[in-house]
Amino acid sequence: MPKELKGDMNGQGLHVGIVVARFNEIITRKLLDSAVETLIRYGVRDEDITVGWVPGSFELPVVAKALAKTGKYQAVICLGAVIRGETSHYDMVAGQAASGINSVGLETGVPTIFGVLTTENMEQALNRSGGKAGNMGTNTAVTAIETARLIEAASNS
Ligand code: INI
Repeated sequence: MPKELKGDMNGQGLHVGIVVARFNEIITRKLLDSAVETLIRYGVRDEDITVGWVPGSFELPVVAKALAKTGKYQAVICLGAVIRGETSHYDMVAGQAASGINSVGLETGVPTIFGVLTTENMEQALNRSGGKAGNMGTNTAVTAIETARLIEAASNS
């Protein structure tokens, strides 16, 4: 019977960094509130969550990396909203944020969660930040805990 590794949904004792973009703050604040609320619901202590605001999604990776490199956090969550209707350089901002966030996780070994909404318009962004399509902040918190626990399990396997 193969041994199966699982990341259990226990946030107790975890330290989580969150980096959030101020651009489109009407959206990103909702993502942040939902991520924090979900972390706490799963047992992460309020004082073990550190939040850093950056100007825009493009800046998420560099600050995520600074947090990850401290060794103090078992997961870092990146939150942003890139809305195509409002920017001509949508593809560059969204693409660089995604690839930068991916690199931070691979380079530091700290799970770095991609919570950047990429939408065609503000309505879609509102729908996915607490409207009829849920709140992506919640998903990022669940993903952060599960992945941090899975990495812990892999390290002890
Ligand atoms: N940043 C975002 O997070 N979302 C956007 O939709 C956006 N637009 O529209 O341009 C955006 N731009 C700013 C960018 O992230 C950087 O802060 C800026 O380019 C300075 O590096």
